[in-house]
Parts: sequence; C-alpha cells; structure tokens
Amino acid sequence: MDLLREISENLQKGRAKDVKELVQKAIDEGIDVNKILEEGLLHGMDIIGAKFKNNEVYVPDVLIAARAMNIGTELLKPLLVSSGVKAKGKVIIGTVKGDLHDIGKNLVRMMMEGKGLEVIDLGVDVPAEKFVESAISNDVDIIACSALLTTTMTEMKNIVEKVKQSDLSDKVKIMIGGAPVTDSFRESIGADLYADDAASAADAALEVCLA
Ligand code: B1M
Repeated sequence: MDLLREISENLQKGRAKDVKELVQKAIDEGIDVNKILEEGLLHGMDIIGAKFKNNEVYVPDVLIAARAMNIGTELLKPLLVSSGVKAKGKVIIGTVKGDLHDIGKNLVRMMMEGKGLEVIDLGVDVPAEKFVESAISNDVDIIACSALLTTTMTEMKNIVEKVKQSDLSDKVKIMIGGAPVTDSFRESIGADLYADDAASAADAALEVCLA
C-alpha cells in the first residue's frame, strides 16, 4: 500500500505508534513534508472529521485519531518550520469563565490543528479580558470560545463587548460554540461565527483564515 495512504488509514484507526513509525519512514524516504502532512495526516483527520459529523464515529475515536495526528505532526513540525511552511491561520481557544468543561473545546482545537491552523489553547475558566489580551499579544485571526453551561454562555457576550471596545474588532472574528449555544444566540450577542460541532468549527475557521 502507498505509504501516505497507510499513514491516513492508521491515523483513522488511532494507531499512534504505527503513525509515528510510518511518518518517520516517509521522512527517511525523502517524501515531501507537505505531502506527508496533506496527503497522509490531514487526509486521515479530514475523513475522521466527516465521519464524526455524520455520527459514524464517536468522541473516543476522534480523541485517539487526534492523538495519533499530534504524534505525527510533532515529527513534522521542525521540518515544516525549516521549509518555511506557515500555519494557515492563528486561533486562540478557551472555555469561558466559570466553565470547566473542556472535552468539546479540545476536540475543536484538535480539528483546527488538523486543518493546519495554529491554535493557542487558553484552557478552561478563561475570563473575557484574557481572551482579548491574548488575541492582541498573539496577533490571531479568530477568538474561539466554548461554553457548556447555560449560566456561562452569557460570558460570551462580555467577550464580544470587550473585543468591540478594543482595536481588535476589525481584525479578529469571534467564533462561539458548545452544547447550549445556538446560531440565534450568536446573532443576539453579535459574535461572528457559530459552529455546532468540532468539524464544522474547523471548516469555518479555515475558511475565515484563507479569505
Ligand atoms: Co457537566 N454539565 N457540569 N460536567 N457535563 C453538562 C453540560 C449538563 C448538560 C449535564 C446535565 O445536567 N444534563 C449540565 C449543564 C446544564 C445546563 O447548563 N443547561 C452540566 C452541569 C450542570 C454541570 C455542573 C454544574 C454539575 C454540578 O457540579 N452540579 C458542573 C459545572 C462545573 C463547571 O463547569 N463550573 C459540571 C461538571 C462536569 C464535570 C467536571 C464532571 C465534567 C466535565 C469534564 C471535562 O470537560 N473535562 C462534566 C461533563 C462531562 C458533562 C457532560 C456529561 C458531557 C459534556 C461533554 O464533554 N460532552 C454534559 C452532559 C451532556 O452533554 N450529555 C454535562 C462531549 C463533548 C464532545 O460535547 O462539549 O458539547 P460538547 O462539544 C461539542 C459541541 O458542543 C461543539 O463541538 C463539540 C464536538 O462536536 N463545541 C463547539 C464545543 N465547543 C465548541 C466551540 C466552538 C464550536 C463548537 O467554537 C469555538
């Protein structure tokens, strides 16, 4: 079987050890780093993302595939940097203040990384001020906020307002999501983007960064 296809298929099965060995083999054989990334790792992650969206695979499958992806990407990172390949865009992500749920947020981060975006993860219980300060200091394209509680999703409004008060509003898009969040809530608080699952969030973020 073609080596890149083997990487993709092993990634989809979450076989991190095999992915690591195959990526190293591809590097040793002199296969172009971008090809290993795009046609091996990202190809596999795209398929998992689509299957997840269609309920053909579930959270644990995505988590183990993402772990395999991360291990493969770690091997490629130094080569990608030295060959001058830039991330397609930069995102900061966090779960809003008062909220400790991070499983969905982590999936969104992994899917975005799988699309070639650089993601800075602020963790959980992140105050609005920290989102804004970090967006300024890291010069990001998107602020991505996750909330799982009806009591904490209102914190997203504070983030939108703080961004409007800063000089970021023309430069940065705000994306929101999480189980209780809806597109009409997004509209009501003036955020830019809403996605209801991790794969859609990654697709929407990539679209913004490439626009
Ligand atoms: Co909590 N919890 N929890 N909890 N918890 C819920 C959310 C709840 C619905 C359970 C229930 O009552 N049925 C309920 C909220 C009710 C409400 O507000 N309407 C609830 C509650 C009440 C609480 C506590 C208050 C309980 C208590 O202490 N009395 C407490 C709050 C703590 C706090 O945050 N301050 C609490 C605590 C916890 C645990 C710590 C035990 C644990 C979290 C562990 C962790 O995350 N590390 C936990 C869990 C696991 C859940 C449930 C069971 C599962 C959540 C989850 O991870 N789902 C949840 C019930 C449920 O959902 N069935 C529940 C899987 C995950 C992949 O989905 O996060 O929705 P989700 O992410 C999806 C999408 O929403 C989307 O993509 C993801 C994948 O497709 N998405 C985005 C998420 N973020 C996005 C951002 C985007 C775009 C898409 O753009 C930026």
